[in-house]
Amino acid sequence: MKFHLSLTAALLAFAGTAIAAPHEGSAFIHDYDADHDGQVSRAEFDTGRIARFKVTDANGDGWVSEDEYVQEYSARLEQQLAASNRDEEKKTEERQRQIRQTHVRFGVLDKDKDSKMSQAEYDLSGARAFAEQDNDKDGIVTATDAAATAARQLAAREKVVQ
Ligand SMILES: [Ca+2]
Ligand SMILES: [Ca+2]
Ligand SMILES: [Ca+2]
Repeated sequence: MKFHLSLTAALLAFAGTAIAAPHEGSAFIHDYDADHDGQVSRAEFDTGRIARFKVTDANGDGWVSEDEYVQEYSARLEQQLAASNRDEEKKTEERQRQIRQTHVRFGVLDKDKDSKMSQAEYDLSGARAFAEQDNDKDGIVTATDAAATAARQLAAREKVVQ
């Protein structure tokens, strides 16, 4: 099974939501729900993003390189894959696909094409990811929002494949 994702679909799959299996719930909520009430407020998200930018900027020089970006994503991906009950072949496919998308995403998010992701560029992508997840646009991402978004992304992906 191979997916050929368009750039749009790659962006829709942003924020680690793409490989959340139904029984694992929303990866987005899992990642950002700091107070564990099952939903993500904008404040929780912003705090989480600031922390993640710091972690992603592994060498602490204030911007994220493509390597740093892929490294950070890859570490989270491996955790998700380890928790998944798919067979190894499927995991390898998923890994390759996700890493490829991550490189593409870096290029898209690096708006001024200086090969550096600044905090501003990172924040912009975060704002878009939150808006994408917040299906009913009330400023809080609930499990219902996440499920609706996941269904939408799946539909978009299937459209690309056809
Ligand atoms: Ca919360
Ligand atoms: Ca850096
Ligand atoms: Ca840049």
